[in-house]
Amino acid sequence: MDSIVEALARHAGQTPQRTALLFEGKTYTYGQLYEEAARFAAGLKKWGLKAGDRVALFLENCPEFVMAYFGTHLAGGVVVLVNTQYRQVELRHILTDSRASLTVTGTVGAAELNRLRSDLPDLKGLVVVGGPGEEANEIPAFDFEAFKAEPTGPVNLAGGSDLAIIGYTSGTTGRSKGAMLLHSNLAANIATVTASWEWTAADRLLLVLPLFHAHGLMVGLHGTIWTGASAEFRRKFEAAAVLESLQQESNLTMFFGVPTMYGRLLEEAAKLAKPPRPLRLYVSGSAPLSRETFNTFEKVFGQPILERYGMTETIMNTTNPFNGERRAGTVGAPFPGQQARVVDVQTRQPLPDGETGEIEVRGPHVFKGYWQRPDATAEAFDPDGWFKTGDLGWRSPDGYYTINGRARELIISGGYNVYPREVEEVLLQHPAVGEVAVFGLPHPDLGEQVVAAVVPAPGQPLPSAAGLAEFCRDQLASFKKPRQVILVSGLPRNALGKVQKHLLRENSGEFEKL
Ligand code: MCA
Ligand code: AMP
Repeated sequence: MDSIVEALARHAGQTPQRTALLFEGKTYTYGQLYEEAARFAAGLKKWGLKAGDRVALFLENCPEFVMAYFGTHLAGGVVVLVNTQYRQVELRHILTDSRASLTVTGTVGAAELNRLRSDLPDLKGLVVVGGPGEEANEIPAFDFEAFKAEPTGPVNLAGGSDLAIIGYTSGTTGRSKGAMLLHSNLAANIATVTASWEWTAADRLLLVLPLFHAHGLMVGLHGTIWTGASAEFRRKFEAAAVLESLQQESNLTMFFGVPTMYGRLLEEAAKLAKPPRPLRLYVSGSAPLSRETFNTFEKVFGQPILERYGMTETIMNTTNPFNGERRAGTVGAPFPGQQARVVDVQTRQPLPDGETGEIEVRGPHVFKGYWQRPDATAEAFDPDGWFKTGDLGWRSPDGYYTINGRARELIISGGYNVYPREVEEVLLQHPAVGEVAVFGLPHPDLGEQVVAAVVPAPGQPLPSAAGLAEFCRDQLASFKKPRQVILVSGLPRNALGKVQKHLLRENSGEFEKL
């Protein structure tokens, strides 16, 4: 099959009565899901969407997300994924850069976008789940249900080398870049992921990851639809509710999460009188899973977590084996049909096993390039088509990869990426901040937390940590706000003037906290 939406169409044709999704007590069969997606596609075409036009999804997990996602693909459109926590800085950038002409959102999202309307000239319409509300909307807004239309004529399924998704990522230099994923990338990756994890139509996934990122969408939802399986999906993760479902719903077979979720499940499970029921498969990714969590989870839940490694640009890269040793602290080996290697960061030559370098990957899963950024695309690939992941790691002689660092500045907090520069740019606008350096420090729940070292601006009152966090929250996703602020008289710099963040990290305990 050439695309995920083709898999949906096929299952809808062959087994229309089969359950595809469950959400808040309602069941959606393959037949219903396809029909709703086709009606959304018809609405898009009636509205004037052309093949290749971008439709942004700025929406939390709900059935309408799935209908709009597949509907956009059925109409030949390209989906732009937008985290619902994003605020002015991220929204302005993503929506202008992608030139999305339509955004599907909720009532709160619609209000946020209307506030930005003068900065978003390309945005011609909003499709609002729950309706546009009473407020006057400057951007033409439609109710989600009313927007749908009756399909006319045969459907032309997008697939293969057509652009499917733009996922924004990597803001190391300036603003984040849109990773262009083709339908063929999505299909090739999910084919090998589902085969490797022995995912079949008999599986039922408990899906609590957000659908606006690769983990929830391109693994959780895609795998479900590809195999004709089912998923019970939720608006958000809550450890106690997940545990209760694991105990009571005997048809659940799989759970996917980020390490923070596994840590919280363990905390919650400690309160139970009897151990939770083991599922067929628990998968962790998006951030490093500690050995401690891996070991404790196996003891308590009776299953070793399967850890895998992915990226928005490449979807899933490597996996621990489904059958065979799941080795704590490692991310396993490349999925069949995909390649990985470790190269010297300077010479770019492959390194022998055991030596740390940058991990590179190659294969049908690797994205086409960055949206309208040929310079960044050229920089990201070597001449033989290897993609430079920016992750540091090594390979064991028996083929297991271990990630032990990052070649780029990146903080991963609870599975969400935070690029220090973006936070620094916002904090520098605060009148009381003279200079600032943002970096990550270990955090027991989130893995890493955002920390800001601030040099106060002369002649200004000292800022407060809460004030700085609030200042960030106004403009950026709230998970990017500093959780700790330390006060420094100057930033340590090397001879070239570059801030030596490792010194701040190592000595952070010695500085005064705001
Ligand atoms: C929420 N908050 C956070 C985070 N999440 N702060 C730091 N880091 C976080 N990750 C803050 C909110 O801003 C809010 O702050 C407060 O916590 C409560 O918000 P709430 O939504 O209730 O938080 P939560 O439910 O406890 O969320 C924790 C979470 C969530 C469930 C772990 O972060 C999450 O769903 N993470 C998964 C991310 C993910 O899917 N990543 C995959 C990327 P305030 O009260 O101040 O507003 S794809 C990827 O990485 C690749 C492809 C891969 O390999 O998978
Ligand atoms: P994103 O840009 O959100 O797609 O995040 C991708 C990054 O998450 C990768 O480049 C890694 O740094 C990190 N990541 C994903 N899975 C793992 C894992 N299992 N262990 C360590 N880091 C991971």
